[in-house]
Amino acid sequence: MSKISLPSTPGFPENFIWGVATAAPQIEGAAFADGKGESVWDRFSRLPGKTHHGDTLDRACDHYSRYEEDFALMRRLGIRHYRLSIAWPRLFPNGDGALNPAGIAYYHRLFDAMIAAGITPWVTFFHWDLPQALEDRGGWTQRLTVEAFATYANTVVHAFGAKVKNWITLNEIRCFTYMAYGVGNKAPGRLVAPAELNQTYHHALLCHGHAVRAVRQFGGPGARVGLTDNSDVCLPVTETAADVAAARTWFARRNEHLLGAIYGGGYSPAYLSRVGADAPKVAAGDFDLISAPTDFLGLNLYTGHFVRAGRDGEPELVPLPAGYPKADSYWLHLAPQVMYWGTRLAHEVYGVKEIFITENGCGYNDEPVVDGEVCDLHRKEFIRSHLRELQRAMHDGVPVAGYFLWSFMDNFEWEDGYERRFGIVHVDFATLKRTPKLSAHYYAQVIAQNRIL
Ligand code: PNW
Repeated sequence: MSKISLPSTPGFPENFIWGVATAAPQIEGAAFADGKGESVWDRFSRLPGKTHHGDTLDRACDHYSRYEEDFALMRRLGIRHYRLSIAWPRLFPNGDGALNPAGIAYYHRLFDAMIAAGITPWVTFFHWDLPQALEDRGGWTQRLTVEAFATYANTVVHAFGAKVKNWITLNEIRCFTYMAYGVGNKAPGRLVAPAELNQTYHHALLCHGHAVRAVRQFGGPGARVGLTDNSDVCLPVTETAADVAAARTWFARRNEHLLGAIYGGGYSPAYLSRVGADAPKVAAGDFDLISAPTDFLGLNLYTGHFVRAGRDGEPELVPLPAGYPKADSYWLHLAPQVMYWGTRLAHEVYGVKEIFITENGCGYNDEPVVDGEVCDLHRKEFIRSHLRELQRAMHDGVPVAGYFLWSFMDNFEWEDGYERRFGIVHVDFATLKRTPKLSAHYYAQVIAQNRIL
């Protein structure tokens, strides 16, 4: 029989980082175990009508006690890099004040097991689980949250700096500020006036700065740090000079209060004139912290808005027609070119020199296990099409150094509860059994061969 020759596709750079991502509140469970304090999501999920079916974080994937099994599975799939988060209320049940030694001990056990399994940790300080005790004192609208976070960040780096070298400050500022205090579909779901909302962004930027400072002060040799942002990405409808320019203008405007402030060393005159009297209050020295240099930028890329140059030359959004393809998350319409334009615009607009995709993935409902298999061809195709666009960006000179797939396993998808599945590993939430999906086997092959298949 003649040898079958397999199709070839271009590879990724030798040292490209392939990983998977999760977050503590979405997988750990053990929401009140071993002295952990209540988080805003523990509270919010108990309010009527806030999460699908009233789902809570109480048990989630019970990763809290099953982490060894989960690391063994990662290892079997060839996954060598894992982005996770630390639960602030596990370390400081009241946000500030007394440290909970059981929380520190838990993460030491976790990192030891991970490292023993040959998996490198990439650790996010904060992935939305603000201690409820801080929310009771005003949460992100108050500067005391920044002071509490500074102590938390110092404690984390002191405790784990010998085991962790890759640090991510905050996950998606928009989701715990704008969506939490401006839209209300994320915890704590408390609507505030525009000036207070702008102040939540400023406090988040300060926390980012404190995490960078903590890593520089206490992180030891080889420590690296960056923010993870879910930048609002604009996709030029056609790749003509006019539409590309429109997308760039729109991108800079939509991100001026976050990435623009960090990379620009302050709020731009355009931003300040737009917000007027609602501008955030800035104390002396704030931007020394906020704009301290970082080592990389993490981007969570899922979808984007289509933009074109309007008749007056100003950028305009192009609405999606009915029936435009999307995943089961209502917001996740399929636009793989977000990988190209998201990375390229961040590189061009802010001069970012190293980019990691810290999340990319898709959520679908009802993925039945049949004969021990989950045939999630839609997810496999999502990954493949997005990696192709990522590779196109790299080909055009955008400095992308790694990709973390969201998510390792099905988990608590915030207001969508357990209905929406983002994992490449299926979790049966009745038995907690893990079953790698077709997409996990596909991704394992991509990692092993370092190329798109
Ligand atoms: C991210 N949007 O959230 C989060 O970092 C994860 O915790 C989450 O599970 C994952 O993406 C999937 O949702 C997002 O509305 C939430 O565009 C909302 C949006 C994007 C990302």
